[in-house]
Amino acid sequence: MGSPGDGTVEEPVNREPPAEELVQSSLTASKRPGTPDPEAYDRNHGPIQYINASTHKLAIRSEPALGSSDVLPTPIDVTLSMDDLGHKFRQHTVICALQCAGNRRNELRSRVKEVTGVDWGDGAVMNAAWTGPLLRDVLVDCGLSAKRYLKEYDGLHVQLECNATKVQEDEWYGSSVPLEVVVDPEREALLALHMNGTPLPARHGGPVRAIIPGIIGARSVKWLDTIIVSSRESQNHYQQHDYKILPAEATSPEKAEELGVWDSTPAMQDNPVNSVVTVPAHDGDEVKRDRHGRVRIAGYAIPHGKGGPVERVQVSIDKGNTWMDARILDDGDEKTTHPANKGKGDSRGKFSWVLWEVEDVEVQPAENVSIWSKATDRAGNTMDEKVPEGNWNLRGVGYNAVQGRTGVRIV
Ligand SMILES: Nc1nc2c(c(=O)[nH]1)N[C@H]1C(S)=C(S)[C@@H](COP(=O)(O)O)O[C@H]1N2
Ligand SMILES: [Mo]
Repeated sequence: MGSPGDGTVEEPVNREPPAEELVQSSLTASKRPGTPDPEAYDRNHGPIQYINASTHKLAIRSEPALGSSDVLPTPIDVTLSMDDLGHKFRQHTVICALQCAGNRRNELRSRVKEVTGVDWGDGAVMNAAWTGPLLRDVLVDCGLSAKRYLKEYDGLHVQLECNATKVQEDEWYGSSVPLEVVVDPEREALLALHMNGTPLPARHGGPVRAIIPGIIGARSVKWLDTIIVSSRESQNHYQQHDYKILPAEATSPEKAEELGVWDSTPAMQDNPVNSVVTVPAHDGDEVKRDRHGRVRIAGYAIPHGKGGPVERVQVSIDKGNTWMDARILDDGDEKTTHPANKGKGDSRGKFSWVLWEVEDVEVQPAENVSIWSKATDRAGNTMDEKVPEGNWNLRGVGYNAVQGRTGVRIV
């Protein structure tokens, strides 16, 4: 059962590994092998839950007001056990990066201007293989019509809830995603029962959590107990009053209220394309050249929403005058593709991160070097080098500046 290390409503557990350790393997383990220490980050708005898988139930319903329609001929009202989820449906594995929208917040607040929120460095992200039934298959089994065009699902939302405990700002934790995202075969949204081939640990939402690939971590609800198909978004605090990229004129929490921007700003969904420098790990680090005068620079990159995989990463050490192509370390497709999904179409994991490195750059000793990195995904989404420090927003979410490290000393 719970222990002090599992946090409370007032003080939940939020921690991240050092980014330079995180990038040592393509798949992030929940715990660092051979130690009791966590490897993957934890983000909680309330205490970690320990839920008995043999008695846990997932309730799935549609909002009564929806009535009957082409998309939903009869209302949904179904209760499933973990055994049902694990055995009644085809099991699917997706490798995807799960990232907190606040990842890199420390870079933003220390370089641009103060923001509110947990002071994340660059490690609030993990890359894992998640296995369980596709949410689309479960909803269709419950009575949702399988339509040809995603637009037929327009205006509907899937609310995802954990009612096990109160959280900091609300009575329960909840989020929602558009129904279109859930039914989109290119999205692979699933109800994860396993992480990297073992039962989903309690810390990461076991016995079941939502995994919505390409979308900010906040929507991937842990300890999932309720799913509601609805004509509106979740009314939970974390959908309505957090995780939004507020306009720049919202300069303080009070100003945000006064301007009414919480209501007028859409809830974040897709992650922006991003690339993070993890070697060197800190601003001001000293980087030693090898005997050939070369240095190694490395990091990770994630795609925008479903625009992945990341196909190109470029690095600049002269503030964008010249760019070098980084080598993407997945050897084509192997390491980001789960063996279970081999030969099933798209090969390099669409939602996976990629690890990258530049190791053969010959450089002269220099002071105060900035290291920039820029990722481009298959859909062509790329990062804005014209605003190297990135764009400020009050909550410090969705930060994807090309400027990776500053003040680096090359010796
Ligand atoms: N029930 C519940 N689900 C949740 C949260 C939470 O506090 N409670 N936090 C969300 C946020 S903001 C993130 S980034 C991810 C973090 O997942 P992790 O703790 O497995 O890293 O879970 C999401 N799902
Ligand atoms: Mo998050």
